Parts: sequence; C-alpha cells; structure tokens
Amino acid sequence: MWKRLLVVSAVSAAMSSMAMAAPLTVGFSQVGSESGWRAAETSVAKEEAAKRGITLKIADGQQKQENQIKAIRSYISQRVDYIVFSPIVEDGWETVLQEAKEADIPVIVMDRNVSCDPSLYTAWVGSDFTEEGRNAARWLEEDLKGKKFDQKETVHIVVLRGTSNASATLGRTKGFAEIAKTHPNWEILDSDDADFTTAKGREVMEKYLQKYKDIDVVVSQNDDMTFGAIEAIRAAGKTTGTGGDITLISFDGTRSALEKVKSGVINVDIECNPLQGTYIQEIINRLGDGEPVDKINYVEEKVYTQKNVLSVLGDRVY
Ligand code: GZL
Repeated sequence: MWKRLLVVSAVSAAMSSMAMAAPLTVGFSQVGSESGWRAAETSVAKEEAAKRGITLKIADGQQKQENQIKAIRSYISQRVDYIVFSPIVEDGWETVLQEAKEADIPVIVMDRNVSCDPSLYTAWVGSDFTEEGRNAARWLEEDLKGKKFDQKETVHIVVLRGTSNASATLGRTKGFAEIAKTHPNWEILDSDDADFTTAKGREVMEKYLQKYKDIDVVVSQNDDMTFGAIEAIRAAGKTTGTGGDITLISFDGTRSALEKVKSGVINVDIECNPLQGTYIQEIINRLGDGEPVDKINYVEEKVYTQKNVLSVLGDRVY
C-alpha cells in the first residue's frame, strides 16, 4: 500500500536550490466551496502555508473541471514552485498534468483521486473512500445485531450520494455496497446524487419519503446532505438517530454534525479528515530537502458515535 517512489534527483536538486531563495509559491486549484468540509480543507491549507511563509495562491473551481484546469494552466505560466489540486472528478487531467510535468513543476493531488498515469503527479494525499464506505456498513452490522432486522426482516436503506464521478462518491458507494451485498435482508431501495449540498440532500430525501413508506436507514455521503435529510424527515413527522424512526449514517465528521451525534440526532459519522494541508507541507519540505516522498499518503480517520464523540468535540478545529 505504501509505495515509496524516489522523486527524480533533478527535481529535488532544483527544489533545494529554490528553498534557499525567495519564499516558495504554491498554486492551489480547489474544487469549490460546496460544503463545510470543503471550507475546512481550504482554511487549513491557508493556515499551514502561512505558518511556513509560503505564498499560497487559491483558485475556487466553482464545481467545474474546466475552471480547475484553467487555474492549473495559469499556475504553470506563473512558474509557481508547486501545484496542488483537489480533482472534482477522476478523469480528464492527463493533458494539463503533462503540461505541468513538461514545465518541471511538481504536482501534489489532494483529497480526491485522479485516474491518470501516476507518473504525472509527485504525490497524492487523501482518504480511503472505499474503506469509509465499508466502515459505515460495519457500523450498521453492529447496530442491527439483536434487533428485529438481524438477518430476518428487511432493512430498507436509501442512499444520498455526493457529486457524480467524485472519488468520495464512488468509493463510499462501492465500500458500503461491498458489505451490504453479504446481507440478503439489506435492501437498498434507492441511491441518487444529492451533490454534497444541504438543499439537494433535502430535495432528494423528500422524494424518497414520498416514494417509500418504510425507510429504516439513510446513508448520506456528507454532513451537509445529512442536514438537509434531517429537515425533510422532520417535516414528514418522523425522527432520526438513536431511538428514532430512521437510522442516520453520515460522512465527514464536521463539528456541527458531531454535535448532532452527541445529541443522538445522527447515529454515526464516518470521519473524512480535511487536514491534508499538514501532510502536503511535510511533502513540500521533504522535496525541498531532496528527500524521497511516498506516492500515496492516507490521512488518519475515525468513526464517531455517542460513545466516543465527546473525546474530540472539545478541540475540533472544523
Ligand atoms: C471528501 C471530499 C468530499 C466531502 C464533501 O474527501 O471530497 O467533498 O466528503 C466535499 O463534504 O464536498
């Protein structure tokens, strides 16, 4: 899992000479500002750069790949020292990453994945989204033990998916389904894109509530959609969470959602750690010192329920 690929010595030599000169400039092409999680990721990237006196240029892609590509091209023409980007989707990056490679500018991919040749980027930092999906299903397996659903009655499940073709959406969907299919009594009634936003999460949940009279579990692939789902479920006169009508599984682990885990409104929150900025600065330091870096760098993540949420809520920065 941990592939250690040596960075070409020419790049590290160039970096170390630059490290002695003017402060580094990093161009960051961000997906957008669609969720609380995304806002946290951006602010941590800013803080980490400021700590190290790095000039960080940030371009908001506003949920469009073409905007992200334009920003990367602009960073190439500005001759930044590093390019960092969180790809909104996995495909369509080959050309612009080839241009960055030809310009000899190291690219670090963060958060989501790209499907292109790994030689086109220096390192990737992010989450194992499929494992996040599996963790959601593992939690549900435990939660159902001893209840009427345990291997007998049908568990009716609906899924609120994130933006289509985002690796977070693809991985969480795949990981949950991988375990769900081992349970003949788990029935996924519906699974639809709700774009990681509260408004769309509410809209799709309203549609589900009109269409299905027996929903037992909602799997919502980020906290913002979960907040919309809660609004829709309450408007339908039902309750969520511990002891509620509908079990609510969320992803991201933002502070405002963890408060709802603490109060029992959300049953479980699968953390997606947005603090990649810290890992990325470490990679830039190592490259500047001519040291090798790992190609794949997973951030640490946990699963939060009422049992352990108090241990992190106190000093949660996002
Ligand atoms: C996950 C990230 C997702 C979050 C959402 O790494 O890409 O995008 O889960 C965000 O909140 O919109």
